[in-house]
Amino acid sequence: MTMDADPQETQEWLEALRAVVATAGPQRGLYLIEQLEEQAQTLGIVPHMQPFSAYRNSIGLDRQGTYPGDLRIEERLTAIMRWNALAMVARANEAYGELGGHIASYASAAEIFEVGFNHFFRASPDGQRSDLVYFQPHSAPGVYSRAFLEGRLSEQQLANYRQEVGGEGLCSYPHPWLMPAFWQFPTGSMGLGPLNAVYQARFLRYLQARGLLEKRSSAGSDERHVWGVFGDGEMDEPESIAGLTLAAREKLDNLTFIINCNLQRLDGPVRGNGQIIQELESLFNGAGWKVIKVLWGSEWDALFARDTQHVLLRALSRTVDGQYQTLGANDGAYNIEHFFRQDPEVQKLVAHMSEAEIDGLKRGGHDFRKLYAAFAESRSHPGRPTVILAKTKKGYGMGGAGESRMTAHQAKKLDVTALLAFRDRFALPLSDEDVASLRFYKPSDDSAEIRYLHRQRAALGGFLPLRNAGAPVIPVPPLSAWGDFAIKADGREMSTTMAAVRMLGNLLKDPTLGPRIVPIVADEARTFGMASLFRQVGIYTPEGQQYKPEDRDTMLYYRELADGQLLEEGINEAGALSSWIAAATSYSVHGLPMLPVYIYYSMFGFQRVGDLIWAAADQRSRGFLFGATAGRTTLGGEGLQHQDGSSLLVASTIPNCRAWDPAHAGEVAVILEYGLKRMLVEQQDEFHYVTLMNENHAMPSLPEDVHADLLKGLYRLEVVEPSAPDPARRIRLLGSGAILREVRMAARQLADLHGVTCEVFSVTSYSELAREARDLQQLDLSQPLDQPRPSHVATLLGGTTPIVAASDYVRAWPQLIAEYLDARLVTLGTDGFGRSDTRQQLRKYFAVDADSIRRTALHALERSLRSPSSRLPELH
Ligand SMILES: Cc1ncc(C[n+]2csc(CCOP(=O)(O)OP(=O)(O)O)c2C)c(N)n1
Repeated sequence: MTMDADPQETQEWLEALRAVVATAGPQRGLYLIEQLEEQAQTLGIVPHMQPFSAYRNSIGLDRQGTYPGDLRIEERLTAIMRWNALAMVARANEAYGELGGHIASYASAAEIFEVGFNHFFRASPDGQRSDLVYFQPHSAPGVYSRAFLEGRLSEQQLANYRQEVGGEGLCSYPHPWLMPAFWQFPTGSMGLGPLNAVYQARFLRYLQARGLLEKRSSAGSDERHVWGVFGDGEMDEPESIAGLTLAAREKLDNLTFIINCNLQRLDGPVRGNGQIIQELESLFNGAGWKVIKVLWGSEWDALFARDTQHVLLRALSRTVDGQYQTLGANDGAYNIEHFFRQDPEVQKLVAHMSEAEIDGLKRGGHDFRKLYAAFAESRSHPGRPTVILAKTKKGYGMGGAGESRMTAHQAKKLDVTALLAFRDRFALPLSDEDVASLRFYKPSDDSAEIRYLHRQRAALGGFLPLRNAGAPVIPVPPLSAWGDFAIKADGREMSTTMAAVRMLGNLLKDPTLGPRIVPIVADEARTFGMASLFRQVGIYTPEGQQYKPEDRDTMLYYRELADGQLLEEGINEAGALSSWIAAATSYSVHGLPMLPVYIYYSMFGFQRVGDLIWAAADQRSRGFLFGATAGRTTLGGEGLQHQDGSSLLVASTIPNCRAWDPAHAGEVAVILEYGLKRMLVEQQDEFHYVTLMNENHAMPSLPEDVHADLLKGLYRLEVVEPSAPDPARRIRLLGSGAILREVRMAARQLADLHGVTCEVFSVTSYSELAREARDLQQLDLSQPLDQPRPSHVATLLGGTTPIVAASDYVRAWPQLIAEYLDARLVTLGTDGFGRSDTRQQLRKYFAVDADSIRRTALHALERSLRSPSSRLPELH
């Protein structure tokens, strides 16, 4: 802030503005400011203005309003929650010492959470019309504490925090898979929560625009709201800020972030030499959000009222976060000495205050009244998303054991003296013995606190968080209606991408399922031949198409619609995946099953946004991921960064991801039908990853009798016999996806040139085969039978006939089945870096072409022959 050269003149200007607002209203005031700003720009004095406001609360005392809650009861409730959260973590660590957990984060966020829970987070009894709240993951103990007081969690469960294996435990962070009736959104991986929250708010609008969810008027009304409580350190994650401009662009006023600015992360200050709050204000301002700063508690109001010359404000603005932390870690005397005494004018302002009073000056994020005003304004602010920047203290109340200490994040235990001080500070009705034994505390059901807590939640509609997986079945149209062309392809040329897109187009026409499909692309629709969908279902854009598209006169013009169905996310795989998650969990979040189909360059999936896919798995997503132009040798020309050799292997590590590598259009059709039925009819919490290729080739018809085997991951495609079969010369060849054709060519050569009989199998999924075999192996270990049930892979590939498997992915993918075979398995794959060239050159280079397969097969055959005398001379 620059020095005031003429305070009297400044006062006159300010008084004039106040008078205008008082008589003509705020709109007129705003108009004058805009005019002034324009004039200032003309005079060339604006460019140096800071993109953030002064270091004070955005909502002045005059606009704060009255607090609708009972402050005393809420303070007592918050104290109890703080205690139980602390006790939960400390008990687990006293008993086991290795379980981890956090005390300091929730200690800093308790008031933020409680303002939300007591006054804003609305719910519906079934949980499917509730506000959607993304909780800072390591503040989970606070949410458990509340659920304990609400009677939703038992004391035993609290005692089992982070001890889940024996049952009745509580998971470390929000996990819908581990606590399926409680948590909705897994936020444990920092940065994904903020990104997902943006896309969740956007998807709510999408569902409303398409008439699938009840449309409500804008903010301040009863529209469902998305809230996210995140850490200031977490905002360093690129994903945290990746969705900000979309949120503003699409006017998501159904979205509020509350950033708990305790100025610390794990190792130290977020911005020791700067001010994270001001930095975040600039960032969010620039992105187009409404920013509300909640920096100082009510105790400061009188001081600011007397600070007419802004000496205090200037001192606060000059103080960097590292210093705020030191001030926060020390008492009133230290603060007087090291902060207030730095300027005699500032010192004058507090001259009448005792050290204890100085000590009692709270930060805004610990003040219910200030927080309430900010939350309320965010709900009644149309046209923009809101961020509340709440300044707090990490480890608030932990005293020397953690409050504003560098080590606060790691504090898992407090010694008895610190615990007693905590009790005294928050006036908890606990005896010394209760404190020493870390007893959980719950007031009786008829206490004023518990009655208040229930009354507030009842007024807001019910409890939160609450996950409800109940959703209606969506019937799946018969395969013949949409996939006949693929099942009965009869040698027609096409690629599997083309086939899948055509099936998608057909499914979109189904009156029941069609509207539930959410096609998603990240600027690659044309790459995958999906431009027809622009016309067929339109691209979702809240404001519709406000321009005449250049290609308006063509059949497949770029058609944007306010109720468009396709989500075109731009070059933004993380955003696309976040939309996919929102749609894939709509069955539980809204009781409205949707079917997201996200089609993308396969390399930019599990590799690029793998952690989001893992979060999707945690969140029990249901939908299709299409990894198109998949494989390392099939995407000719593109080279290293586009060629994917590993996605299927990564997919195999995700328990509820079913990964498929089909070679033929018919296989794609059968897999899609199966996935649709599993997810929409049987309502299994799984998602299907399907690789698709852009290589055109003649597609065979797919006989009905192989469908069942295909869905287990493997079916026998053909036996290629030489003119004079020799029982000693027999081999099994496994091919999948793009490389199946090379395998078939190799089989022909082996038969024609070498007299080898080849059984050719199409492997649609090595992970499916391996999973079944592993499950059966485990079953056999736990409940041995005389005749254990053989796995599918062992049934079709039993015996010792050597096997050669070739794939467009790394060898580890086919090797998933090696353990379950008696025969020797030789694998050919595409390990190493990719490069650009033609498909044929690439296949030769990686040795997955027909010739390499032929030579490998001969070698394997030779090795399998017992004595050297039976070597086959012509193999060399
Ligand atoms: C992607 C990721 N990286 C690292 C972590 C480990 N981690 C958990 S909490 C935390 C610090 C969080 O600091 P902040 O966001 O400021 O929250 P605070 O605890 O201070 O409220 C870290 C590094 C994580 N959970 N996720």
